[in-house]
Amino acid sequence: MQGRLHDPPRKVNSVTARAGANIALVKYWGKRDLRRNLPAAGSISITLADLETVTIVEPREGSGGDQFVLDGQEQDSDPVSRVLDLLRENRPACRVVSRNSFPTGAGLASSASGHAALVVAGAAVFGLDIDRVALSRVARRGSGSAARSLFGGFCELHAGVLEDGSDCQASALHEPAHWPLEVVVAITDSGPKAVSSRAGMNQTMDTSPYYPAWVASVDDDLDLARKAIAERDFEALAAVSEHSALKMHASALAAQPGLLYWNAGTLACLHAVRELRAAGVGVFFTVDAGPQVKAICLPGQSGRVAATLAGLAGVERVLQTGLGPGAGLVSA
Ligand code: 2P0
Repeated sequence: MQGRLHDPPRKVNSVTARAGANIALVKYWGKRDLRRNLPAAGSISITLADLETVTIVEPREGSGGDQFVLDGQEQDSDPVSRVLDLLRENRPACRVVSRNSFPTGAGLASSASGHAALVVAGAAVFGLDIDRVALSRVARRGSGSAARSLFGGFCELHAGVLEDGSDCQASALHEPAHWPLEVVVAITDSGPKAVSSRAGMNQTMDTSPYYPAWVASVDDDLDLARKAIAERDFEALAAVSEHSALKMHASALAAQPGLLYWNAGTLACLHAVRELRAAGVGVFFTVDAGPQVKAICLPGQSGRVAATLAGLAGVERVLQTGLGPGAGLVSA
């Protein structure tokens, strides 16, 4: 598989790829190897239909290095260059133009959809025939959660045990049609977050007394979530997902200094979701490294959830979406 990453290229001018953001139900928080970006434990996620990154990669004529433009703004191209270098050693400089359909850097997994779209477009522009699992290993080097956006529906990222990370990759659990859950994202602050996921998880690993307990608990959660999804057992999935999210935040809150990603609007949403569920609505919450709340709903229930969350003090707006496909080419 590794050799195929270096196949001779055929010439391609410009490639467009898209990838949906994903939301972890069993969270990734902490690494077993910082240099290779290997997670300490596995994670399980859903890939979203409408929160997406669209990325164009084209070789640059003449001299000059890579360029990266995100949402119309020129950015430091080094992170993009490092991922493209993993795809092919001797490659042309590239211009990468990327656009997110949702706020960047606010706990809505833009680095996941961004890196997933980048590896799909990059592999095509370099003429490489690489399967999704291998692409997930490359995307993971850019951003751990990005490996999961290679697959649609329900996806698992395996931590692996090998030192070189060659078994740390994503795989499909189920297509969206298996259980077309709906998602409401309550945006409580659309500005960029103060502490990135990467910095936050490193700080938690280094200083939180709860971090070892968090890591030790993840495998049981993965088993529970896999079973709940396979059996479409919403109560069981709600229980394990909320537990995983709250444990992740508990470990982060116990770091020094403590990481407090939530605001008043976040907390209002968590209580509202619990009240809706107590009233018989099929909904549970999860929260990532930011103040937005993601409400996961049974099919047909997201309208009522969206209306409730949109009316809360501290909620700027809500987004509604369903489960979507894995990353793929838009045109070649
Ligand atoms: C997740 N998050 O499982 C968790 C929950 C945020 C909170 O994966 O350091 O940006 O680039 O591998 O992928 C966000 O972490 O971190 C993340 P790096 P990444 O979705």
